Amino acid sequence: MSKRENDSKRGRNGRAAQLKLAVLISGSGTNLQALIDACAEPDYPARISLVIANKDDAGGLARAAKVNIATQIIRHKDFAEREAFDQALSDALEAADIDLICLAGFMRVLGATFVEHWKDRLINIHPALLPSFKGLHTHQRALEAGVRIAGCTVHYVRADVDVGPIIAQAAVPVLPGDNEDNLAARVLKQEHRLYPLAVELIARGLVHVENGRVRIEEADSRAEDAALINPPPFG
Ligand code: 4DW
Ligand code: GAR
Repeated sequence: MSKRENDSKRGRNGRAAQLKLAVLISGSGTNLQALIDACAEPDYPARISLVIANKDDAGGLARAAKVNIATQIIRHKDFAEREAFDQALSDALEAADIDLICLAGFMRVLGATFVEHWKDRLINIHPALLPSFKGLHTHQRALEAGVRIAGCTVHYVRADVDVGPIIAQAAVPVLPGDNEDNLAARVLKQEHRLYPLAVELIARGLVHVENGRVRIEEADSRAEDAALINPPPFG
């Protein structure tokens, strides 16, 4: 949605309409929690209308229920075909009139029909600086590769996994003695800042996909002098 379109959808209080989010989870939902916390801020331009899990034991379901967000469990195991699972998801999302779907540790691959239907209304967070370290065990592989900077990425979802226009990235240093667990924790902390930021940029209509890449109004020039250098320079 463009900035003007969102501005034109004003509520009775004269504020721009809030983007209606669905968050899809499979696990503990700490990124969901970060979005819940961001949405609790009065001026945040989005709210979560629906949380969907594909498994009964997804810990994030309790986080949503605690703040009275509607939850649904749509079990992939209940469907013989992937397409039928995708369709059930799509139906639930349509019924809730969702503007933007946020995958947050959602572990089922969504098919091309689903992805095309929700194109540029479907985003994911990945615990690496894409296009490096796609797939699983990202932190382990980053450590093995000896990178000095790790991080996370929010991107639009495409039919191929872990690809799609990159919206935002956060970088962290890899420190001596890091193992998979503490590197994962350092990255996760930044995921919790990055995901709400990316959603806010989209909700404010500042994110544009052009020729398969993202342009962000206003924000890009602010980054000009920023750098994370590891090892840090002397002095
Ligand atoms: C992702 C990629 C592959 C699997 C799980 C997650 C990353 C994020 C993602 C979720 N769904 C997606 C994406 C994506 O980037 N692009 C699309 N859909 N189109 C994965 O291989 N999952 C397997 C199941 C794992 C499990 O149930 O634990 C699977 O067979 O789907
Ligand atoms: C997060 O680290 C997220 O980046 C990752 O799963 C974790 C979910 O944690 N996603 C992927 O690996 C997608 N390929 P959470 O349930 O606590 O938000």
